[in-house]
Amino acid sequence: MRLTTKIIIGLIAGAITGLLLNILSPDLFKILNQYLFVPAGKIFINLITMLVVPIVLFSIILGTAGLGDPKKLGRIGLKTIVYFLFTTTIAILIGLALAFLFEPGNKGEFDTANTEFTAEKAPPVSETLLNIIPSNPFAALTEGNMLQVIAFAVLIGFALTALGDKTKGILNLVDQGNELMMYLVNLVMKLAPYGTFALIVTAVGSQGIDAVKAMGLYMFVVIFALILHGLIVYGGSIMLLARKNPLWFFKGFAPAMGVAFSTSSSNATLPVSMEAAQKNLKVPESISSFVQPLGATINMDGTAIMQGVATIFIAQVYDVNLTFPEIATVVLTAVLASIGTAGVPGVGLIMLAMVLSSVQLPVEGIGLILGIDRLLDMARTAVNITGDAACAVIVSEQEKKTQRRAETVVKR
Ligand code: DAS
Repeated sequence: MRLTTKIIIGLIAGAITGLLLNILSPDLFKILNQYLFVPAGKIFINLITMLVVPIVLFSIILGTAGLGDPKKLGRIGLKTIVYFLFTTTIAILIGLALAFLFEPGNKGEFDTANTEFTAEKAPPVSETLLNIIPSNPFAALTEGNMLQVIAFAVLIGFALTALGDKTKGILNLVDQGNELMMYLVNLVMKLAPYGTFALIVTAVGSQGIDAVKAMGLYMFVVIFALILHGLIVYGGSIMLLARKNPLWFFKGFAPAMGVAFSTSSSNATLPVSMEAAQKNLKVPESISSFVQPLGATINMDGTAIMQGVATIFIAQVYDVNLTFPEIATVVLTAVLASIGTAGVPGVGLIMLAMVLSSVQLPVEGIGLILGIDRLLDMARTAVNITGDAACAVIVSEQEKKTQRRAETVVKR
């Protein structure tokens, strides 16, 4: 049986088990969760997270060295950033539009008197962009500062290309290191069906059924917007810009979406999403290893959708009518906020606090959506990494076209 099928079975079985335990025997759920499901889920997440930094380091060094030509990296980088900014902007507009259409904050009783939420401060975008160049690359590696690891790896890749045969041994060593990491990814992925089962049991089992009922319309609007964005924006751009069948794309990337859904972490899923893009979607390592780690850090369309819906939901609950300039501020802040934060569970709420503050909406309103955010985080993380993979496929197909055009010119 294909790994994708096993992961999907793990997800469904986990949801059913979590729901049944939650309804039939909450006490049994608490015991099983504490001694079985949480430890199993944590082991699985740690196993894949352990591989993230070495895989990103080795694959970007190899990828950049493989590209050889700085102009080519510049072209890929520009296409990647433009695609990321464009799709994130579309994402938040979809979220805003559906929230205005369905009005989740105007339908239902919400207790604003007892809601509270103290937001962690997310770093300002300027600070994040300035800090991209690490003052200490070893600290960047040990702390897992993805943007700094990417910058360091790109510089090493260029240096290896410039030095050529003098450092061929190092390039071979990096190549072997990457082979080693990809082997370990495959090994860990054999546990994915069990890991995703345990993680989903915990997520669904811990969910208050009442909270899901009270926030049903809000959850529906977010999930509807995520699906719409995935089908129209990713499906459409794969068809139009990569000339590929969207079904081929979603099927090939399904294992990574399943892991993202269960872990709620783009970063932790990175080894799996890169492997799925390279093996199933035939994206060259040099492109996948640049686009996807960058995307896992700065491209979060699913999160932008949640922010769009949540902002209008909270404005409606607190009876605030946002003006057009305020809505434009929400769009800009959400796009910028997604650049400054890493792909880890719950980061979307930290960014949401930034967006709400930008238009003077009460940040404590996040307390209303906190209860069901873990479930929505799963869905939006799956969308976040799918956007990165769509970008990698599109850039890869366009680079192949550029290559063919160049070869035709040479032949003439
Ligand atoms: N969990 C985040 C991620 O890993 C997304 C979010 O918190 O919104 O992409």
